[in-house]
Amino acid sequence: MFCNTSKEIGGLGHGLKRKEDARFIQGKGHYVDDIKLPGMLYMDIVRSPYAYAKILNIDASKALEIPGVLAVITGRDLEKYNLHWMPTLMSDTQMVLPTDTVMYYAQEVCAVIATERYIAADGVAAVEVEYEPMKPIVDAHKALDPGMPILRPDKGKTDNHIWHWEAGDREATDKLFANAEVVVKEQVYIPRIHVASIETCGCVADFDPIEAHLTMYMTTQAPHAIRTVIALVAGHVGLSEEKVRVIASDIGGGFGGKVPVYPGYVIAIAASVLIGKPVKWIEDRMENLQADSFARDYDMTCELAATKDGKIQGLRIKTLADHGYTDAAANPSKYPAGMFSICTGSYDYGVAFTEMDAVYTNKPPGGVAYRCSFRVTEAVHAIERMVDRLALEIGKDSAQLRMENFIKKEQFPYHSPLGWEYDSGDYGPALQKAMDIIGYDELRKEQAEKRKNGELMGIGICSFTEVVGAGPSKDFDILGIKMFDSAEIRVHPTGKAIARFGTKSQGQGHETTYAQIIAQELGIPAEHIHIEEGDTDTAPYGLGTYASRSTPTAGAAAAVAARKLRDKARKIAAYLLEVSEEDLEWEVGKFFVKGAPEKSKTIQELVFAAYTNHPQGMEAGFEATHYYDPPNLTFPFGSYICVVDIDKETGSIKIRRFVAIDDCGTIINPMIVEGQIHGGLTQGLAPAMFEELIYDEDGNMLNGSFMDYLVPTSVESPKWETGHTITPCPHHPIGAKGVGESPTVGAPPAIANAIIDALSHLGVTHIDIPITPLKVWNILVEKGVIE
Ligand code: MCN
Ligand code: CUM
Repeated sequence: MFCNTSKEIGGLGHGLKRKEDARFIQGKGHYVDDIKLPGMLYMDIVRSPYAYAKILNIDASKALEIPGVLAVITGRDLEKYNLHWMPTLMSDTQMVLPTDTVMYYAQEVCAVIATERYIAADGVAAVEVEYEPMKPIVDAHKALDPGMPILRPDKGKTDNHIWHWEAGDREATDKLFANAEVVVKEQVYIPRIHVASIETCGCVADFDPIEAHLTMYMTTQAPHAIRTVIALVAGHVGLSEEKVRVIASDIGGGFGGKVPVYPGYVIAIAASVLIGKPVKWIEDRMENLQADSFARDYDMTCELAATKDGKIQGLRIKTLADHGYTDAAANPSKYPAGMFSICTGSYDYGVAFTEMDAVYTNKPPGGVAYRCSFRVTEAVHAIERMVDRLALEIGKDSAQLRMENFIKKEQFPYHSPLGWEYDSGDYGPALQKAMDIIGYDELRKEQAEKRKNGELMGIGICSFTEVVGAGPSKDFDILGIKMFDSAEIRVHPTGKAIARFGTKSQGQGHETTYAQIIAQELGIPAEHIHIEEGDTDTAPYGLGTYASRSTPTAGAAAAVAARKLRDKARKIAAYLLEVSEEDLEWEVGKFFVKGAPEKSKTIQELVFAAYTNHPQGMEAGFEATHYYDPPNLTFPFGSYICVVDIDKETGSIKIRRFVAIDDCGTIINPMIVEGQIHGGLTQGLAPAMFEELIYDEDGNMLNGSFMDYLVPTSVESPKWETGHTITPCPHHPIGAKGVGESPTVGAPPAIANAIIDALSHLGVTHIDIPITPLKVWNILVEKGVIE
């Protein structure tokens, strides 16, 4: 059958059902824990009960007496091979296993290798470690105080300062603030949170001593980058990059938490190399929550300057960033604070300055994960809170204030005061659409009425601008590796294809959407385009899937590679139809002669000819690869409106409605985009009202299990009402922008603004997230609403 409409072949804009779901919904996914190799051993990890302590002694003798326990690996053992330290993706260094000091609660202390998972756990319980606890640094604000221990003398540090970073014009900003008619200021703290994906992290390290070959099955969002890191860290023990194969099969959620290199991976590799057998390590839930990469932990002092009638003029933000004991964020080298400088937001003003200091504390490392677009979550929270704060100060409606200050459509490409070139945008219609759907004016009237009766109702808006798609390689690299991404398409003689990518889906649906892009460009039905990711032996080199970069980079690579093939098909068509290339016209799936549409060749015929009857002098076959280096990032945006009702007796908060209008340019698959937005909104609700990692003054994590760390379920989630506008990206081959993280970026300030709006007439100007019923109840008591 010849299909020739975009819809028939599953091209762009169609809600094709996800190809990968056939196996997922039947329980047939291939996750790392499903891997069982002959002779495979199991690893479990002894973790520190202290946040900061000297290790006096590790006694493994009782553990080694347990039948089935084969080895206990310590930092001293790894030191012999110089494997006890590894680089972080931020060019800091991190212990694989400590030789003398532990730096955070739940840090890896040593590893037990056994024939069974449960025997390994028994071994862990039997290892006796003697510690000398020391007073940890838990509060980032005290990290630089005199008399504090120096946490990283190994780095030649004489204090706990990691880096200072700034962007913008300090002098012009200070001058503007000194003379501004209105200045509003708030301290905005965004606490530590954790992604808590359904699948924890893990691996099977399979070293073949005969071939000196390592196959590393693992949960990673960036297989190639990991392969290179493994070769760099362990090259000296014989792991040469051509003999390292990283395979990331199905992943049960990544959300950024599967970008970093965790010590467990390296220990498993070391164990497999030393013992010569495959070693499996799978974290349990508590290890995942307590020791894996955290997100956020920014304390931001935010100021906005404006005229009395609400023309925003300038922004100033000073941030203290708590990075734990090592900076293991995964930001591009040039951007230690990620894309935080998008904090000027969706508004047109000339002056801004932001500076940040990062410090070491005795907490787990990390600093990027949780659907964050490299710190855009923090940036958007800051600006969107401050715009509401300004509206309150000058007594102007917060929607109107936004409308008046938006960067206008005709101002794009727009140069932001902190150095970005926003590629495109049309902010007013997105906000207007959200206002129309939710009935904004009516809601404001209802709110005024309710206030008269002492009822608490609030309306919160967030009109965010995202920045995703790292990146133009001139500015973006991770550990020196440039942030391009890649696609390789091979079309077989019968016109069916396999395409491979340097990215790695963790649930985003790449097997479907990449096929749709290629289908649209080549006219081959998406169902006949098999998509493969995650195997470094077969996929072209790429930097992986995070920061909503897959569509902007690898999605673009797919389109460009497919266009190379279409060019080849045109040449073959000209040869077969005996006309010149200029005489041919393309319509989805075939070339035909201009003015004589009956003279045509389908893509299937042309591909077959590439193997059976190609013009002399032309290379046989039908394959193309493209490494795409984007000319700019993409700037998706959206406007979200949230309505809350607060019970004035208990402080309990009910989200009555939440309308989300997103603009990610050309939409590849509307159903997948909607799914991304639903999931992302729930992950925005989470930090807004529930999630926070809490430490006591000794650095113990107080909520390191799902009993206490509150992840919202469908019960807590409101009915998300979604919609979109479409402003195509001017520089992407199909006009698409990333979308995966937008909802998590946009939802928290909308929810926080709504709750604060409900309480603003009581004199409340800000509440830090997560805004819990207890926080609200305390405010209601303080304000005398509850007696
Ligand atoms: N898409 C589309 N049209 C667009 C943009 C995107 O149809 N204009 C589709 C894409 O083709 C892809 C999905 O939406 O299938 C997400 O695309 P994109 O925005 O490019 O993001 P990535 O594929 O790079 O995914 C990363 C992003 C990040 S950084 C986090 S964190 C996150 C997120 O995706 N983690 C997720 N969504 C997740 N969804 C699931 N199920 N699991 C995760 O771990
Ligand atoms: Cu910042 S979480 Mo996503 O980039 O994998």
